[in-house]
Amino acid sequence: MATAAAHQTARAEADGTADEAARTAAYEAVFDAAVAADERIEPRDWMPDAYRSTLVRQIAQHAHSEIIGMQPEANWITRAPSLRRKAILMAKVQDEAGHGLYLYSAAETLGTSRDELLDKLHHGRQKYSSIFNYPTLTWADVGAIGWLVDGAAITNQVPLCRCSYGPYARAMVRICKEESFHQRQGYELLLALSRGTPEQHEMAQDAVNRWWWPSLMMFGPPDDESAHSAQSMAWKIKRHSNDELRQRFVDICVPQAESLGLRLPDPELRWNEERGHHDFGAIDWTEFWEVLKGNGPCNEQRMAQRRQAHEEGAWVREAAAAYAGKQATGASGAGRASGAYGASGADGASETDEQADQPTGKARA
Ligand code: FAQ
Repeated sequence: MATAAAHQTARAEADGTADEAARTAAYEAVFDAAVAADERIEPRDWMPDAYRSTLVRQIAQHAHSEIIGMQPEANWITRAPSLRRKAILMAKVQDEAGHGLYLYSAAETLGTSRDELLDKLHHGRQKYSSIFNYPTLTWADVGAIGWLVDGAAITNQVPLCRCSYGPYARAMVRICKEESFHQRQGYELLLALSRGTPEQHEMAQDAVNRWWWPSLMMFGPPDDESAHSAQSMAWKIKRHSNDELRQRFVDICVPQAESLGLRLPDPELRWNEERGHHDFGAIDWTEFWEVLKGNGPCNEQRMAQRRQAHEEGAWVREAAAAYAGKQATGASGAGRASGAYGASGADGASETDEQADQPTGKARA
């Protein structure tokens, strides 16, 4: 691969340089050139410390969001209205656990460990997405999460398939394919409710009313308050700014809401011919920052449940470690590669993939 070859050449040249500063400068020049040429940075490549720590921060927050995000919907598994809905919801919640695993594995390629990251989450030293601090009050919330939360997640994450860091980009390819299914199941669920009895329609509308604004907050603070965006975009970790993606999401949702027969709860939402986009009302950023500080409706509950799940799962980790130990000491060493990350991950996401994975607005059977 071009990146690896370039790094090897640079390393060989730089290794011959006695001066440490000159060596770092040589590595840095290769890194910058690789990013500029849209090549992937791989785990063994040299990278600036700040690039590494930015990735760990973002990927960890993303991984934590996936596993905390299991909670609001899991609340409804026992109360799903039919066997079909229950099976779909169980599959979706399990997918989120899988996304967490891909992402923790991607973070581990940067020299951290899952234990360390979980410890930071459990002690409030790393964040997870604001959206999962809101309650799921009715069955329609499961539909609203699928349509809006997974829809926002896809809009944000499809560009991450082209992130400059290889393992994160490859994890995102898989995750986005699954998120597309999640978004469609949510849309289909809401459509069934919207076309159901007046009470069901009202339940769907109420869920959309409550999830719309928090979904817009998922994209992060406005660009002028986004501490990390400029550097992350220069490094091609992020490909679009928070506001650009939020606008893209609003434009996608408006026609989808129309075909669902539901209103988006924003009286200021209207098409702006000049901009070629929808204008929308002001977001309550005070609420966003309060949720980030731990003062959202469900922050305490989510963290308590997460810590409890971790403690209660200790025996599973111990059993898995004991099994892995036995496999490692066995003659074949068969268990060695079982946790290898990314070996079969699809690669090479392109703009075409981005377009193909956009929410469609059409109900699928
Ligand atoms: N919630 O400078 P920026 C999902 C923090 S997965 C909490 O703009 P950045 C799947 C940010 O960390 C959803 N904190 O930051 C699913 C930073 O704090 P720090 C998660 C937020 O990183 C569906 C500070 O504010 N997706 O939904 C939020 O450049 C259904 C300043 O912000 C990802 O994580 C927020 N909404 O941009 C699962 C995607 N926004 O670290 C179950 C990957 C910002 O300095 C059911 N992440 N902050 O202490 C990203 O794309 C970026 O990290 C952003 C934030 C866009 C989230």
